Amino acid sequence: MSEKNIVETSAAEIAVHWQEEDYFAPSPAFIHQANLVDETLADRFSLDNFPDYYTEFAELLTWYKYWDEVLDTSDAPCWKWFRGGKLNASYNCIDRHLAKNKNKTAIHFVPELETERVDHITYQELYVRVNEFAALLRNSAGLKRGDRVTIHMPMSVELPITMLACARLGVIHSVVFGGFSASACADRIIDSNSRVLITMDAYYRGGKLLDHKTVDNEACGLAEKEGQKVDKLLVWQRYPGKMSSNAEIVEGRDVIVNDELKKYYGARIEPEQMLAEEPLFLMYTSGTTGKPKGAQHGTGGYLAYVTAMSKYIQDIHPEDVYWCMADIGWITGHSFIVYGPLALCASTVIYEGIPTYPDAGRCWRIAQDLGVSIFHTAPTAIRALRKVGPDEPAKYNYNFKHMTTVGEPIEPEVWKWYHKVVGKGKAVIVDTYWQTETGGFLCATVPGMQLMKPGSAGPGVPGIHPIIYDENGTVIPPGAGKAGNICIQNPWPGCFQTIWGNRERFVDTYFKMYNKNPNSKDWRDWPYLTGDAAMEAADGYIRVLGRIDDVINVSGHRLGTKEIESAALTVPEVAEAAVVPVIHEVKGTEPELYVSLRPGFEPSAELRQKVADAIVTQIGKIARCKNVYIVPDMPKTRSGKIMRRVLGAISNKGDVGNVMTLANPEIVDQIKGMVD
Ligand code: 6R9
Repeated sequence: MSEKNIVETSAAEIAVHWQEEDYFAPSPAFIHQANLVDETLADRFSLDNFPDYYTEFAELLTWYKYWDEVLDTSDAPCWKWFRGGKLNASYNCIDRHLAKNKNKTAIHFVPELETERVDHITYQELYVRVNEFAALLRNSAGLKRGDRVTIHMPMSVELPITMLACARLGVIHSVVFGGFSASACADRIIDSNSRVLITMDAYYRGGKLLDHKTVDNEACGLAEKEGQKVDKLLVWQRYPGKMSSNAEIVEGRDVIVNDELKKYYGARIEPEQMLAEEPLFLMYTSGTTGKPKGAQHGTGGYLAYVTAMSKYIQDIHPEDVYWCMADIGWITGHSFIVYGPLALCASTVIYEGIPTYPDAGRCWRIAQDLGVSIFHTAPTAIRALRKVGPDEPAKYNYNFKHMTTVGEPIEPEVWKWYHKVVGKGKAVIVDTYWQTETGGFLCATVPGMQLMKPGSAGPGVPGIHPIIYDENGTVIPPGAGKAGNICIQNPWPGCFQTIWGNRERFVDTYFKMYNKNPNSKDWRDWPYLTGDAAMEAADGYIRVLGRIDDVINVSGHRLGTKEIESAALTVPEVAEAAVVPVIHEVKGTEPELYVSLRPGFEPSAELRQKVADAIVTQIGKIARCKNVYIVPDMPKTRSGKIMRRVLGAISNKGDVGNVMTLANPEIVDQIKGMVD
C-alpha cells in the first residue's frame, strides 16, 4: 500500500483542503451535568493499566457470573473479553430496569404517517412483548442458542423486539438493512446459514407504502437455489390485508406473527445465561472482495463497550430522550439505538421514513414533540437538512444539549451550521469515528472535558490508543502533517471477534499488515488496521481522510466497489466494470460506473439502463449510480489492472496526472470527451 494511494482517495483530497480549525468549548451547564469529567482520565486509561481499565465498563452491566479473566489472548488475535463471565443482553436492556422503571418509556416509535399514532412502549411492555416473541421463536420456529436468524425488517418497534427476543434465547441475529434487495438478503441468509427469516409486510418511506414481504419471498427463492432453505418466514403484519404479497402465503413456511403470537400471550422465557464470548449478532459489511463479510460481535465485550460509550461519550442519563436517526439495520442503530441506550434505561426514539419528508421541519417537530435532549445523525442527513430547510430548526421549540455525527468526515462548514442552527449554539457536538467492526467509538471527544474541533473526530476515546503508521510500519508522529494508516494499538471489548466462518480473512484484513510475529500471543504485536487514512494533529486530534481500500461511502453507508462491479457484470453484455466515488453535495460521495462491452455489442441507452437497473436489483437503491458510461475500453496498467484512479479523476473533473505509463493512454481523452 503506497502513500500515493492514500492521497489519491477523493476523501483525502477534500480533507487536505480543510484548514486547521478553531476550537469550540462545551458550555458550563453541559460540563456541570456531564457523566464523565475526570482530570486523571489519561492516567486511568493509560496503556500501563490495560486491560484492567475495561472492568469499569463491564461493571455497568449485570452479570450472572463474573469473569475469570479480563482479556484472554490465547487465540491471538481473536481476543476473548471477560472470559468465563455470564450475562444476557436482553436481561441487561430490559429486566434489570423493571424494579424501578417499568412504567418509563423505553421506545418512542414515530410512524411516517402523521395520522398514525406515535407509540410509547414502556419497559414493562417491552418485557412482555420480547418474552412472547421469544416464546414464538423457540416453539414455533424451533430456534435455540447458537442458531442464526436473518432479520430483514424496516424501522419499527418490532425490529428491536425481534433482536432482543433473539438475544434472550442466545440466538445470533443478523439484521439486514430493510432497503437491501432480495439478492443482497439472500447472500446474507446463505453465508450465515439462516433457516429462519423474519420480515414485515410493508412500511412507509417518503410518502409511499412499500410492499416489503414480496422482496423476502424472492430472497427465500434465491437462497434455496444456492442450497440454503428457509424453513420459516416469520411475517410481522403492520397493514394486514393491504399488501398483495400478504396473500402469497407459502403453506408450511410462512407464519403470520400477529396470529401466531396469540398462542404465547403471557409467556415468560428465562434469559439464557450466555458466556461473555458467545456471539450476540452478525453485521454484514462491505469489503474489498465482492462477498460481504459477517462481522461477529460477542455478548459481554460488545455490550460493555456500547454501554460505556453511550454513558461517557453520548452522555446519556436515564432521564434523557435520546434520538439516533440511523437505521437499525446498520451498526450505528444496533449500538446506539438499541443496545447502548436501553442498557442505560434511557428512552430511545425510532422513526420511520426519511428526515425531509413530508417537509424539512419533520426532525425538529419530532424533537420538539418528544422533548429530545440528545440527537445523533450523520453528515449526509445534516447536509440534506441544511439544503432543504436551513432556517427550519429556529421555528421549533426543542432543546438539544448534545449532538453526535457519525459515518464520514464532516466538512467544517457543515459542522458550524449543525452547531449554530441545529444546536442553537448551545449543544456540544461529538464527531464519532468508528466502524461496523469496532462495535463502538474509536475516536471522539469526551464532551464534558475536551474541546471540539470542527472537521476532526478527536483523540482516541478513553481506553483506545490510536497510532498512525506509514506503509513501512514507521510511526508518523502527531503534528507531522503527514497522512498514514490509522491503527489501534490495543484490543478493546467492542471489537468484533472474527469474520463469520472466515478467521483467515479476519486476520489477513485487520491484523496482518503490521504484525511482526504471527505466532505471538502478546496483544502488543497485533495492531488493528482500520483501513482508513488519517492525520494526527499536534494536539492528538485525528482527522480521518477516507478509506484506503476499495470501499465507497454513500451517505455514510459502505458499499464495496467490487459488489457494485459484480452486479454490473451480471448483465451479459458487460465485459468489464469499474466504479468510482464522485463527490456529492449531500451524500458525501456517490458511485459512478464505467463499463466496457463484450465484442459484438454496441452501446445504447437501453443497455445503460439495464446495467443501472441490475445494480439496484442486486444491491438496492442505495447503490444507484449517478451515471453509467459505456466506454470503448478501460484505462489499464501494463499488467492489465484497471486504473480506477484515472476514472475517479475524470468523474471528479480532477487532474488525471501522468497517464503515459498506461497500456492505452489514448483512451483517457476519449473517456474524458464522453464525460464532459
Ligand atoms: C459507524 C460506521 C466505517 C467507515 C470508517 C470511515 C468512515 C465513520 C467517521 C468516518 C470520518 C467519522 N467513518 N465515522 N470518517 N469521520 N466520524 O460508520 O460504520 O458503516 O462500518 O463505516 O466510515 O471510513 O472506516 P461503517
